[in-house]
Amino acid sequence: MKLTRNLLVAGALAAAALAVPTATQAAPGSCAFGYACIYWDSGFGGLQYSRNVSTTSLGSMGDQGSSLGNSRNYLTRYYQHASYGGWNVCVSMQNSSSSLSSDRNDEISSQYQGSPYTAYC
Ligand SMILES: [Ca+2]
Repeated sequence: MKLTRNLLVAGALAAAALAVPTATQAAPGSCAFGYACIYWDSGFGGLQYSRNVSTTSLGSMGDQGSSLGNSRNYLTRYYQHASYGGWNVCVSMQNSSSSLSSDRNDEISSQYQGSPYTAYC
């Protein structure tokens, strides 16, 4: 009987451990491995634009991005203007930004994906 109770407690503790978020914010699950993702809304919501190469223009997603995900194994820089102009927001490998600051919201227009040897911003 005691063994059964201990197993139940161990199971409950294991389930609780799974629910604890990790210290480093991983890229959101909807951003496929190997891709850099831009989301229309904050919190990784709305339309998603994902590419596995650098992009000089985001087309209809230009000036719309409100959150970012980077599921690549190296950093990605998201730029204010097309062709990597203006300021940039850098996101390290396997990381994300759930909401851009108000002065950078709905402004990103291109994204540059760093070399395989540059993983962190
Ligand atoms: Ca937006």
